[in-house]
Amino acid sequence: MFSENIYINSNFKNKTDSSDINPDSPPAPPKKTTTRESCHRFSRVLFILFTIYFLLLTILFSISLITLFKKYSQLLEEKAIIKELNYTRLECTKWHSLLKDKVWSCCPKDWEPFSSHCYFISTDSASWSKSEEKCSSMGAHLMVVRSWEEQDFITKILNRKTAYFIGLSDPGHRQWQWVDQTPYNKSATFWQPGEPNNEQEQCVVLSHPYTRSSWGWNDISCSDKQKSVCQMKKIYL
Ligand code: MMA
Ligand code: CA
Repeated sequence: MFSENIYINSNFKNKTDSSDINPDSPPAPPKKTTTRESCHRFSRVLFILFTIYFLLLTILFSISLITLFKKYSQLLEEKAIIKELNYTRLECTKWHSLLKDKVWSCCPKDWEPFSSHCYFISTDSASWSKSEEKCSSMGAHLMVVRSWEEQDFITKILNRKTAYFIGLSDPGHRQWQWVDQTPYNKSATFWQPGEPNNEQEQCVVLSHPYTRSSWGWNDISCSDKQKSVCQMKKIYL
């Protein structure tokens, strides 16, 4: 009886053992350890995803903050520029610049825009220096002609019967000087034929005499009273 009992026990034990080794029998389901591991892995992935999400949010927030700060500084700068101006009205056009912050190019009302400048044709006549003073009081100077295109643009809106002082004068010995220190470039001069013709005439007008076929420069006396053209850089906002 005793021995039989032992046999059954050992048999039972054998059975259990064989099931552990036998490859044909279905493997015991990998329970608790695997579940815990996958749970751990899942929480790690979740943590990484959350970190990435948080980082992206931080980057996005920083970019928005920088953009907002830039826009605000630009607004303050524009306000300061406008406060400095003496003009009550500006006329602006949007210009296509992807790189620059400032997208509006403006000229005061009654000024004509061309390229990067604004032009004002005086309504009254004055000596060369008084004319320059008047331009200066408006934050401008007498027109400096840098190209034929620029002169062509202005002459199209000038009156042929009138002569206009420009920012070119001679302090003596035919040393032509532009009012804004632009170097006098002999290859970009538009003197009327035969001009300049008189060392006593030290200031320059842009005119279209009946006797001449086109607009050009003439040296005249600086104390002559003439109309004039003022020029200033465009205002960018
Ligand atoms: C003439 C001619 C010019 C001169 C002016 C002065 C009308 O043009 O001689 O060269 O500057 O007179 O008024
Ligand atoms: Ca002359």
